Amino acid sequence: MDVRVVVAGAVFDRGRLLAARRSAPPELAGRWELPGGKVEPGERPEDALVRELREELGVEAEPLERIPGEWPLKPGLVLRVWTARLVSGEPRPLEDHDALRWLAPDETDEVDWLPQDRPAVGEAARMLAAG
Ligand code: 9L3
Ligand code: MG
Repeated sequence: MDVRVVVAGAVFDRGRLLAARRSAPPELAGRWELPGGKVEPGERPEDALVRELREELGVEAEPLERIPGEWPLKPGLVLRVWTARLVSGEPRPLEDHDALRWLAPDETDEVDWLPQDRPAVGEAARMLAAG
C-alpha cells in the first residue's frame, strides 16, 4: 500500500509555539495539534505545509527544518513535522480548527495534544527553549 504523508508545522514566533484545536472530525474535535494536512500527489512536502498553513490559518510561513522521526496516524498515513517561521499574517482558525494558542516552551503541556503529535511537540519545545 502507498503511504500518504501528512505534514504539520511547529510554527514559531517570538519564542512561542502555535497550537491549534481541531473542530473536526468528531473523534478528533477538541484535541490540539500542530496544524497541517495531507500532501497532494506530486507535491513537495514543504510546499504542502506552506499551502496548508495558508488555507487553515491565513498566514505565510517558511519551513525551516524537519523534526527527525515519523509517526503513524492510521494504516497508510504517517505524520512528518517541520519547524516553520511565521513570515506574515496573524493566524486565525479559518478551517478545521476552533481555537489557537501561542505556547511558551514551559506551557506546551497545557493543552491536550493528539497523541501522535506529542513527540514532535516535545522536540519543538526543546528547540524553542534552547533559543
Ligand atoms: N493529523 C494528526 N496530527 C496533525 C495533523 C495535521 C493531522 N498534526 C491527522 C488527523 C487526520 C489526518 O492526520 O486523521 C489528516 O489530517 P487533516 O488533513 O484532517 O488535517
Ligand atoms: Mg489539517
